[in-house]
Amino acid sequence: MKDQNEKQPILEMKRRRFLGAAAATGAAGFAGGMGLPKMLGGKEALAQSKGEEGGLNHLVGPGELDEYYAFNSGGQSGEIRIMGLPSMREIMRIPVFNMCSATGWGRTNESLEVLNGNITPQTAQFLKDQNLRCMPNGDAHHPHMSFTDRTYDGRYIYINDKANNRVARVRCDVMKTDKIVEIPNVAAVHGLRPQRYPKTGYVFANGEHIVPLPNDGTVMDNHKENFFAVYTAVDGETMEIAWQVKVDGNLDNGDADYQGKYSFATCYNGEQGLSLAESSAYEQDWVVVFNIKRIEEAIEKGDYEEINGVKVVNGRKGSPYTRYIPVPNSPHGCNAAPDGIHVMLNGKISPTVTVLDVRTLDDLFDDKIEPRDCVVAEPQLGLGPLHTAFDGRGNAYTTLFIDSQMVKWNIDLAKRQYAGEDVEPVIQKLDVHYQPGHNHSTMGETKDADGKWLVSLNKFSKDRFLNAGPLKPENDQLIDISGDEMKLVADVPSFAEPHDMLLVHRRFVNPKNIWDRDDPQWATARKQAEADGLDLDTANEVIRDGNKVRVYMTSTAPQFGLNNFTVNQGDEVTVIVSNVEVIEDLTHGFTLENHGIAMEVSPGQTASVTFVASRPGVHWYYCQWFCHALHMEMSGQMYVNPKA
Ligand code: RUQ
Ligand code: CUA
Repeated sequence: MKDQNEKQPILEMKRRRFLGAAAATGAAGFAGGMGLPKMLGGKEALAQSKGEEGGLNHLVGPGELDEYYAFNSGGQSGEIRIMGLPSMREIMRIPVFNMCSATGWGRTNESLEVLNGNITPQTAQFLKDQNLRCMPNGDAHHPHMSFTDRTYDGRYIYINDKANNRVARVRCDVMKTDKIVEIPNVAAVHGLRPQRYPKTGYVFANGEHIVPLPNDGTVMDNHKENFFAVYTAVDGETMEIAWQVKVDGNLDNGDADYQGKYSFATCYNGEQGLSLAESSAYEQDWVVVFNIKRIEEAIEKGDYEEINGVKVVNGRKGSPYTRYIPVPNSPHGCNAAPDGIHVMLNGKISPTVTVLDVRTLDDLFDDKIEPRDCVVAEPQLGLGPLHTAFDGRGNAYTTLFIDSQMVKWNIDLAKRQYAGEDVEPVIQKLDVHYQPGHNHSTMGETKDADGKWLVSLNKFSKDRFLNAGPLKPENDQLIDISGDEMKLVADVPSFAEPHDMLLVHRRFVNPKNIWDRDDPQWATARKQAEADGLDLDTANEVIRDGNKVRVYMTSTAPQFGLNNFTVNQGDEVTVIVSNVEVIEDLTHGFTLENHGIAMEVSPGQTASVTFVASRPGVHWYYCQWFCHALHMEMSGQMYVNPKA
């Protein structure tokens, strides 16, 4: 039978030709590549081997720990994945906007409290109408960590949901989502960035699609006048909405400066179009610059309208709160450099990246200079620049979607070229496989950018992996940027569809090993137990309260505190399970057969779930996390008496 993977040698050849100069240099010292795993092509193996050129070693042996945490967005999977870098091993998943069969996220009372904790009345009504407990999906794009003084502080990760206009926060001490806020007055919350200085602060979120304001059916025509994109500042501490700014055009990606004064959002739809033809008519769109202090003053002095309970400032062209700087052509990514000075606007349809100098912005807002005077470089890089990352040594790395390349270029040379000098800012182009979207470098969006690793998040993998059917994985490629030349060292497939990857040195991240028993995540269950005169740590008890039944039980390997309990058909039953183990990694679960219920109960954790006992009979529950030699025996029965 013909093996469809036979074609791989040919690809190998093609890839070698792509690699060009970097691979050729590596070929000189073949012995250096010995002992490397077969997954790497010979040339790549050479390129990544330690020695001759002092490249980094990305291999992390059994029992060894990675140097960096990678927080990978799950795209339309709605989650965040924690990986180790450089090994690129997936370590854990954090359910955020999705529903999770393993942990019960989207089904447990604790997760529903987070998912529905701050939604609009319109969404609450919608969920009721649809018989949904929560929004079942999400489209997570941009994970970013909270900052203190321009670097990560290990407190939180924020992420957007483009599909249902939400911003979520993950607590890094337990790696669980603890707050989600739905943003009113916007459509498609896309770009998301936390304030860097003095700390986060605000989390800025871009509404990408223009919609009527308010979007309640009263106005639906004349979109050029009546439809708006709205910029939102979420308070990163309270996860409440601080204020919004209505703008001209739309809002795609964004970033904040290193000074705490300005934030930025790219616009690719200056035309305010509703179709492809309409929205790509202009040769130039723009970046909107937001003056944070002036917006705060506007809120203070009452220069806003209140729409759906949110203060909305008018930041359209001509307002004192914003400036619009023309950028070719339909810019996408927006990335502030770790030098604290430069902001890159990635041209997408234009082969250029437009570089702003933030030191010019005070004059721009004082109308002393023209918008384009803030541009200090605009290098031609190649086709389809989408996002730019940094090494902290003055170099930038831009993804070229159409060319399927990563281009390394020097910021200073680009500025000199723009000023008229005859210099070439492009240092190297590396083929990636294929069509890269985001890239991210280690610590690259902080003042501690260390220039060691770069990940290229490629939208297509085509033939890079065993064929798994028509739906192909994405390909996250690890690139060593520590030397003069970029070196591709690994291909890692990923499921639908990482947009951005946050790369944080492990010194900033320090999660707990077991939960504190009094963690706020299950404060509601604790309060209920107290009202029932019980202590969650010891209660193994069934409380009847009319047709409401609360079943409290502990779990310690290999036993639930209750071997069985009895309810009546039609009762509303809440099962509250507390894992009172104090041993690391001794996670239990609670799965109730025939009821679509499974929940994670990690060491020290309490989890609860509510359902109507509508099926008479005997239903087993069991622990679904293999916890003990007698794990199979960790079970019990729910008796549901039929209605008399
Ligand atoms: S976007 S591929 Cu959702 Cu960040 Cu640029
Ligand atoms: Cu407890 Cu398995």
